[in-house]
Amino acid sequence: MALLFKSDIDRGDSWRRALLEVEPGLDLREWPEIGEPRDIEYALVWQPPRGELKSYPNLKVIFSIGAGIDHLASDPELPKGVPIVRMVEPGLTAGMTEFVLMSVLYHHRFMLDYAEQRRNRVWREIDQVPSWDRRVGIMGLGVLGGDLAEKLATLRFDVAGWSRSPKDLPGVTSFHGAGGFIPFLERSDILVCLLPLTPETTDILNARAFAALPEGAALVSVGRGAQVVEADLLAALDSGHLDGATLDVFREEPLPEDSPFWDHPRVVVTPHVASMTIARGACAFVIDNIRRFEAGQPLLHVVDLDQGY
Ligand code: NDP
Ligand code: OXD
Repeated sequence: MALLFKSDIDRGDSWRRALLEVEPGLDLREWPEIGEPRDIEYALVWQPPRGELKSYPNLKVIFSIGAGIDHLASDPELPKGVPIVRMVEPGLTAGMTEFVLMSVLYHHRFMLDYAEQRRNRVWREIDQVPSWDRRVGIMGLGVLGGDLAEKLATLRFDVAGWSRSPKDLPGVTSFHGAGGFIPFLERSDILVCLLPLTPETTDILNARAFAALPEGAALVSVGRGAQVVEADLLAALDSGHLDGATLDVFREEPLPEDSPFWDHPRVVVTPHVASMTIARGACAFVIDNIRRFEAGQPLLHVVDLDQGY
């Protein structure tokens, strides 16, 4: 069997090494040098060109290099009936938890205010708020949101999550579905978006959602940029209703040079780096899944394309 690999050019070396370490005999084809298209049975890809995957007539499984599969689902020519597996690997989960913990703590401990005070050479203490009086709301309680919720609860934050189905996680209040959305927002002093991008979650963070948040709330946006209506977010920040935002994902990436977010004093911008798939864990996950598939066992973490994630 041949495996097609397509990611960023500069990440190729570590992936090649990691794949061959787990499966030394692997017939690895690195895009665009793929040889005979009919040899390709498995594809491990990030943002393949539109229509590319339909040119492999014997493709059996598509593995996403990222947790999100919107880069695949948005391809109108995606081959029908070929299962898609999303990425679940410990480094990706740990990285996301680290990044969001850092961001939640940054807002919780008034670091935006202290950065502003520093620029103006102001020495002023702001009263500390105990973590149990800070309500953190996590949109998306899946692999990433679930791990984050557990760690935030350990730090004694008042944690709630919002998902499609109800959850039972220790120390985490569960809200779900359309009916749970506004009550969930109303109790989120720091809102974290860790949802996958689907038609239902596109534009979900809009003026109505921001208005439902408590006065002075902060946003940590790490799902996908198209979940945020950027003009509504700017309006909520500029009116002071929102205190600040950490934005890792944007509607247009790279963030255009003229974006008002770059210079906004209440915004932290990072270039879609909240977490990254670590090659070694990812390759073990992919090869293990291929072995399962070839042994007739069910694949792990297959995407339900009707749900969109
Ligand atoms: P999962 O599929 O494990 O979890 C998704 C969660 O979102 C589930 O809890 C699901 O609910 C919930 N959800 C989906 N649709 C809705 C909806 N319409 N209403 C309410 N809840 C919904 O995904 P992961 O945790 O692995 O990843 C989440 C996303 O994080 C990725 O899709 C990607 O976009 C983003 N990401 C960003 C990175 C970055 O660097 N910025 C890095 C990695 C991922 P239920 O549990 O009921 O199914
Ligand atoms: C992902 C990402 O989906 O890096 O894994 O955005």
